[in-house]
Formats: sequence, structure tokens, C-alpha cells
Amino acid sequence: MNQQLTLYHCPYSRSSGVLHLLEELHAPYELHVMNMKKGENREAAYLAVNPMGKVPAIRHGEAIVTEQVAIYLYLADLFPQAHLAPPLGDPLRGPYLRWMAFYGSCFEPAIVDQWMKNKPADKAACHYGDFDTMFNTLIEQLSKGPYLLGEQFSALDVLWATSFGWMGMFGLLPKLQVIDDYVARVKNRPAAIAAADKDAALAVEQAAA
Ligand SMILES: N[C@@H](CCC(=O)N[C@@H](CS)C(=O)NCC(=O)O)C(=O)O
Repeated sequence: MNQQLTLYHCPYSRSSGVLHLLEELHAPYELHVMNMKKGENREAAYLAVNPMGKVPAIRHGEAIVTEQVAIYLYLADLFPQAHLAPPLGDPLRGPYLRWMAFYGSCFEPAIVDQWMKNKPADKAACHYGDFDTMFNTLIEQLSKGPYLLGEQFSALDVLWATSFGWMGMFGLLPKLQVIDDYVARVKNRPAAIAAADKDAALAVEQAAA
């Protein structure tokens, strides 16, 4: 059975975090690189992979997985020897799933609403409550440190630190030392540096094309 693992990737995008994760996992993978500025992610060939036209997506054998959170969960479970996902039965499995889901269902929607000055639904109906409650809940967990699950580094930290890095750069997040320290801790890992170097080289190639 073909178990080739491919990451559909655009440099300096949400798929950059998955690139970092693959490096952390020491996973054998190939990259299918697209130039977002040229709209390659909106061409028919890629829409057949992800009709949303969005990265990241992965193909593993016959399986296609889209949506960052699903991809992080899938990959971290696929390479258990890297210990980036607490297994079933581990008391940290629940918190691990909680903070993965929190990312997609609370954090990103709240950030986008705040950024676009969208009027959120009433607190009881809004899926993230309100921005301050969402953000304070997250920061309380992060402050326990050094990682989101405490002492144990996991795939969660690749997801969250990547996102904090981008959002901080675009001024979408309140500036807090606890976030800066967390991002630095994760971004200084050898796998993060290797992925950032690959991404930078790909971006240079695309700019020259
Ligand atoms: N819900 C998706 C969002 C992915 C997403 O928005 N990706 C951006 C890159 S950071 C994208 O592909 N944008 C290009 C486009 O929509 O044309 C996920 O969590 O994976």
C-alpha cells in the first residue's frame, strides 16, 4: 500500500506550521509547493485536493486531510514515537484535544471578529463567548507553562506558537511577555529553525520565479 506523505504547502502561510511539525516528527514527507501570489492554490488541480483552495492539506496514501487542527492531530498520532501527542488513556489526552479544538472553534474566529470589527453574537450564543473570556482562559493555561500542557511539549505548541508568531507580527494579539517567551521557546527548537530555513528558501525561489 502506498503510504507516501505529502504536504500541500505555500510558504509563509498556515502550512508553515505543519512543515515545522513534520520536522519535529522526523517524518518522511514530500512537499507539493504552490505559489499563493500566483493563485496556484485556486487552480483546478489543487481544488481537487481541497475544494476550499486553502492550505495546509496533506495526502497520506489515499487519505486527504484538510484543516490545520485535523492535520496536527493526524500527524502527531501517525508518528507516536515522537511523543508529540499524549496517547489514549494518558491523563493529558483530554487537555490535548481540548486545546486543539479551542484553537479552531474559539481562538481563530475570535481573532478574526476582533480584527474585522465584526459584531459578535450575544455571549451566550457566540461559540467563543466573548473575546476577553476566550483570551483570558487561554492565557491562564499558557501561564502555567512552559508549554500548553505544562512540562510536556506537544504538537499543540507547534500549532499555537506558529499562530501567535504570525498574529503578533500583524498586531492582532495583545502584547504579553508570556506569549513572547512561549513563541521564542518553541521557535528556537532545531526543528522550527530547519522548517523556517526551508520556508525562507522556498519563498525566495517563488519571488524569483
Ligand atoms: N480553516 C483552514 C484555514 C486555512 C487558511 O485560511 N489558509 C490560508 C493560508 S494561511 C489560505 O490557504 N489562503 C489562501 C486562499 O484562501 O486563497 C485551516 O484551519 O486549515
